[in-house]
Amino acid sequence: MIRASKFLWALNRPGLVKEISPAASRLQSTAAQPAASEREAQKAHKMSKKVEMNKSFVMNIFRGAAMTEQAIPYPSVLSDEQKETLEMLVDPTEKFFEECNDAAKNDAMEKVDDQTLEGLKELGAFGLQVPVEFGGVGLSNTQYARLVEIVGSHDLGVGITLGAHQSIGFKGILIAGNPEQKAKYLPKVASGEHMAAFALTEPSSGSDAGSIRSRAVLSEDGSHYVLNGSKIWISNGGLAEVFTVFAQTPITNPKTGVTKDKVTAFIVERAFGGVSHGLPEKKMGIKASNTAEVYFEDTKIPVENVLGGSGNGFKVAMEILNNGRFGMAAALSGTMRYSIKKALDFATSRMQFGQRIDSFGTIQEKLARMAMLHYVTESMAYMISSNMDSGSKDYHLEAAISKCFASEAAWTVTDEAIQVMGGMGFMKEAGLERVLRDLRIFRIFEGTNDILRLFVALTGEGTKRAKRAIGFTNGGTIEGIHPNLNESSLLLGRAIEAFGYTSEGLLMKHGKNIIGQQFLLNRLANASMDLYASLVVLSRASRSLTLNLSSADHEEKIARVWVNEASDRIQLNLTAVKSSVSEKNFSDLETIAKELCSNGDIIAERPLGI
Ligand code: MYA
Repeated sequence: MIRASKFLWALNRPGLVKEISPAASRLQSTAAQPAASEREAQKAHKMSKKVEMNKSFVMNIFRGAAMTEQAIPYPSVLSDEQKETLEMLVDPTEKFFEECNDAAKNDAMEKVDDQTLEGLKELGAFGLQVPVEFGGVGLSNTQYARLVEIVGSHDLGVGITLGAHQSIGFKGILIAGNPEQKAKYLPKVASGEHMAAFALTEPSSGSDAGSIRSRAVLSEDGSHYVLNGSKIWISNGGLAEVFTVFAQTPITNPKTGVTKDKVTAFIVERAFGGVSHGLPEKKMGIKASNTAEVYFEDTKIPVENVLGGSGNGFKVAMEILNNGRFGMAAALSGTMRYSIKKALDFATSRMQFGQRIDSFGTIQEKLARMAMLHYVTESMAYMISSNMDSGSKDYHLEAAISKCFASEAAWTVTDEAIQVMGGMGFMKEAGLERVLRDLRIFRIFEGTNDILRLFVALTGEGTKRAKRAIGFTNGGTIEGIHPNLNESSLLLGRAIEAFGYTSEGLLMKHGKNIIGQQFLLNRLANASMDLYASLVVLSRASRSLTLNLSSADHEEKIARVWVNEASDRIQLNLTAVKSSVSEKNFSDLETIAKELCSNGDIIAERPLGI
């Protein structure tokens, strides 16, 4: 479970000290303190430093502030040269997937066709973000997002093969590797000569990533570690030559002399010996990608292959995952575009009851909602990639939200595309059933959406409160939104304030016990997702209106409907965490679940007793 460590901050929070820790409060009042005004000034200074330090919109809404610096104006970071490079890559990538790859065949074979793999290597697709000096294409996150979108629109099985390789497999070497590690490993993974994999999950450690049991012990002469353990569900596990492996290692605190196990990340070559793997797993979707168990038996890892410092492995793992999540939103934007196009082609040609079915309100609502979900996802993907390209470190919550949002939106959109197509949508030849199967895992891997929602809510609840409003105009709208969207901007402003008050109220009520209030935290997370989604669409539509893009009016409508509806959902979620009716419902739901679990079966008698 998510541990309480990050909640220690609460003991220092002004206003909460008394409720949570009377002892701490007493201590504060008796210790030598600066004069009250001086204390206030120090506090304000500290707070303003904190504000400067964290630019995440999502982090700041937990204190009722609209920190929009990373979001408004909608960031556009590519130089002309980067745009030109991208232009040269987009067409050949599209062409390659249209002409050389067969997603249905890969799915049926349960492997990516060898020719596809070779073609992708030639295109440089295995090293998109590896710097040019190490043989890669040297793309920025935004350029990468655009290409990944193409992959996602054609073949998610291939996407996972490429993504598990570069988005997480060797990403650790890119972001935490030292110059020697980069020089040694990047050229071969960039060319595709060596496939890479990320080995974190174990039989008894899934969401609780810190509880892994694989263990690496330093040899007596200090030259190498000896690794033992097994990993499960490793994408590319049966193909990889290079693994980023996480294992417990005994670490002695130099101050106290106490030795404790802490996670360390290692670069492990299959060639080190003692590395083996199981058969490819039989899966519901992304069948073309290889998923396998990987075993390490007395694998000798040279000490120079520790990645990011011994004992820092948990942080390295989190950084890799944080850094890769926007890619999922980008890929799934592409998938949604594919599904929507299928639905549009069908809806505009299918006649029923003497009319084209796109003339019916039921179909119109579906199509419009699909486009809205796509718009939000795409807006998130490119906002986050741009923030990362600008050097931001404050994007983790946004990236987690984009992963949850994209994986749920892509599922809904593809499911609805099948519905629009009716019986035809259910047929393999329509090309959507494979996509729906492929999509199911996206809500589970790279951090389940359930865990990521808790991560967002708990991290947000850990921010310090501010007394002053940030990011609002005097009229209460969000600064920088196009005047055509004033009403939506006002709605968002009000929702942010309400969210801030509610999250503060929750903390006052539950103190550090908020950690166990998952019914409430999920609703807070859902509201925060709607707030971020509203911000990104308002920002993007404002940019389009300001630039007078040909699609600006269309986007304005999407943004308006989105914010109107999101604001209602936010209100519902915020009411649910405060109302006594919901409190009783949550308590009943908890009891129902407990009764079911202790019975191990449905409890209600069959209605007719037969
Ligand atoms: S790979 C497997 C994926 N597995 C997971 O994602 C595991 C999920 N679990 C977790 O993330 C953690 O265990 C959680 C924390 C979040 C539950 N960023 O006490 P704690 C810090 C930065 O809360 P725990 C796969 O699926 C925290 O502040 N820091 O920890 C392959 C604290 O720091 P400090 C973080 O209770 C899929 C410390 O860590 C973060 O143990 C293939 C401890 O915190 C964070 N996020 O649990 C995909 N979290 O000590 C292919 C915590 O300083 C890719 N901390 O206070 C395809 C992609 C794209 C497709 C492309 C092509 C089409």
